[in-house]
Amino acid sequence: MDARSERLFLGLDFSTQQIKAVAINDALKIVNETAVKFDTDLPEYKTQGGVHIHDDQVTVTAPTIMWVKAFDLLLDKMKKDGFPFDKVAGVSGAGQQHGSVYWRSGSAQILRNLSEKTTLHQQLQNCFSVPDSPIWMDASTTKNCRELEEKVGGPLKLAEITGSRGFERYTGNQIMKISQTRPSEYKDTERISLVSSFAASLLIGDYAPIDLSDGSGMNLLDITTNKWSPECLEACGENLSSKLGEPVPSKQIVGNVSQFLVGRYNFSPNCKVIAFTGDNPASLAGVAPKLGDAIISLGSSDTVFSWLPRQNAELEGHIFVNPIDCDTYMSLVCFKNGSLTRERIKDDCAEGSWEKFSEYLTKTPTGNNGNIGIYFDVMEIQPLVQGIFRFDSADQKVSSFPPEVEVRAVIESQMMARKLYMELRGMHIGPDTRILATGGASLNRAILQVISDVFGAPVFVSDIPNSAALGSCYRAKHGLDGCDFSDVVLNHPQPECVARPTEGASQVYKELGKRYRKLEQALGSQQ
Ligand code: ADP
Ligand code: XUL
Repeated sequence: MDARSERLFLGLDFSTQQIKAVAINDALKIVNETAVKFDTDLPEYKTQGGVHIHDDQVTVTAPTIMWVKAFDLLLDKMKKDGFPFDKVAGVSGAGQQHGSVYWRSGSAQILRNLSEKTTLHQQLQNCFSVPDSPIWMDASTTKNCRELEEKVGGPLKLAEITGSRGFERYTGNQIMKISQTRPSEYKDTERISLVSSFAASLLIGDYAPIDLSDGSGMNLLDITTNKWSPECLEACGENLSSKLGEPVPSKQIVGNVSQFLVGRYNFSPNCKVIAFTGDNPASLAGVAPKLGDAIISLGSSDTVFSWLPRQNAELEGHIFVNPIDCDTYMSLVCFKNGSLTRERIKDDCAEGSWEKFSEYLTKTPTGNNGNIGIYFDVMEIQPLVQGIFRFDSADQKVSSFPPEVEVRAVIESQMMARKLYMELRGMHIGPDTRILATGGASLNRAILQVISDVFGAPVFVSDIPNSAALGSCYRAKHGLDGCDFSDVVLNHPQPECVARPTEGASQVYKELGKRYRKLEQALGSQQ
C-alpha cells in the first residue's frame, strides 16, 4: 500500500460549548469524529453553554483548566476507541476567537517537562494567573475600547490599523482591563495566548505563537504590515510585546507534538503541529470557498463572512488576515444571539423539540403577518442592546406572540439582521451568490429555507456541519504539504443546494427588512 494513503490529518476545534476532533486521510475522507461537551461531560465546572455569565451580565468567562481537562478527556476517548494516533502526520486546530489565556510565570518549564504518567490538567492546574479566561461573549470593556481608540487617534484610525474599531470582546481591550484592574496577576503573567494558540501549546508542550488571522481579532495587530502595532501594545499593557510573542502566518509549522503526546497516546514524534487559528477563519478553510461565496456559520454565535481582496477598513464589522492566503483578507460580522437564543425559544415555545420548531416555521407565512420580534437574550454586538422586543404589523409594541409566531419571528429577525449588517460591510449577495451554511443549526432545513428567502439566494450545505474542525484538517495538510490551498481541497465534496428562494419572498423581506432596521435603530438610540 502507498505509504501516503496511511497519512491522517487531525483537526481540533476548541469552541464555546465543546471540543471537537475530526480526522481525515489524504483523500479527504473523514475517518473519525469525536466531541467532549463542557456542560454535560464536565458538569463539575457548572457552565451553561460552556461559559459563566457573571452577575453584572456583561462579564463572561470560562475556566481555563476546564478546556485542558476536556482535551484530556477527548484524547482518552479517542484512545479507547482505538484511534491510530501514530498515523497522524499533521495536526491543526481552531479556537473560539478573542478569548485569552494568562500563563503564570514558570509555566513554560512545566509545559516543557510534562510527565506522560498523569493528565495535562493535573500538571497544568496552577499554571493560570487569571484562572477564568475572558471569552468572546464578554462585553465589560467599553471603557477600555474608548481609551484604546482615543490613544491611537480615534475609532477610524484604530480600524485602519487593526481592521476593526474597538470591540468589547477583542483581546487587547480585555488585556487592558486585566492590566488595570488586576495588576499583580498581569505582572505574574509570562505569556498571553489566544484560545487557539493556547490549544496549540498543549499540543507542542511549549508556548505556540499566535497566527495572523486569529491575531487580527485583538485590536493589536497592524493588518497592513502583519506585525503588532506598537501604539496599540503600548496602550493595552506594560511589556505586552514580550508576553505575546511574534505572530506567524497561519500555515506555519509551529513544532512537533510533545513527548508527552508521543508517550501517552502513541503519536509519532514526527507529527507536525500547524499554527492554530480562530474558529471562523478555520471555517472559511473548511467550506473550501470560491471567491464571491458568502458563508453563514450558525454555531453558538452566528457569523457571516467572505473572502475579500485587500481594501480599506470600514467601521462596521471586522477585517481579518485570511488564514488561507495571508495576502488577502476575510470580512466578518458576528452576532452573539445565535444558537443559544434559538434554543431557548425552542424550549419555551416548541416543547424543547427541533422537529416541532421546524414544523412551526414551515406552517407560518413568509413575513409572519407583519409581526417582528427582536431577541437579544444577551447583550448583542451590533447594536449594543439587551432585551426582548415584539412589534405587531403597525409597529406597536406587544408583550407576547403565540408560540408559532415567536418561532418564525426569531428566525426572520436574526436573518434580516445578518443580511443588513453584511450589506453595511459591503458584502453583497445577488441571486447567483452561493450561501454556504455551516455550524450546528445548518442541520435544520426549515431555518435554511428562511435564510434563502431573506437573502434571495440559494443555500448550500456540506455533509459535515463541523467546518472549523474540518478546516483545521485541511489547514494541517496545507501547512505540511506547502502547496496551494486550492490543491489541498481538490477532493472536497461539492456542497448540496438545499434551499432556493420561494417566489415573492424577496419582496416581502425587502419591506420587512426596512421596518426591522428602523425598529432596531430605535432600540439602539434608547440605550
Ligand atoms: P459551537 O461550535 O459554537 O459549540 P455548533 O456549531 O456545534 O456550536 O452548534 C451548536 C448549536 O447547534 C446548539 O447550540 C444547537 O442550538 C444548534 N443545533 C443543533 N441541532 C439543531 C437543529 N436541528 N436545529 C437548530 N439548531 C440546532
Ligand atoms: C467572532 C466571534 C465568535 C467566536 C465564537 O468574532 O466572536 O464567532 O469566534 O465562535
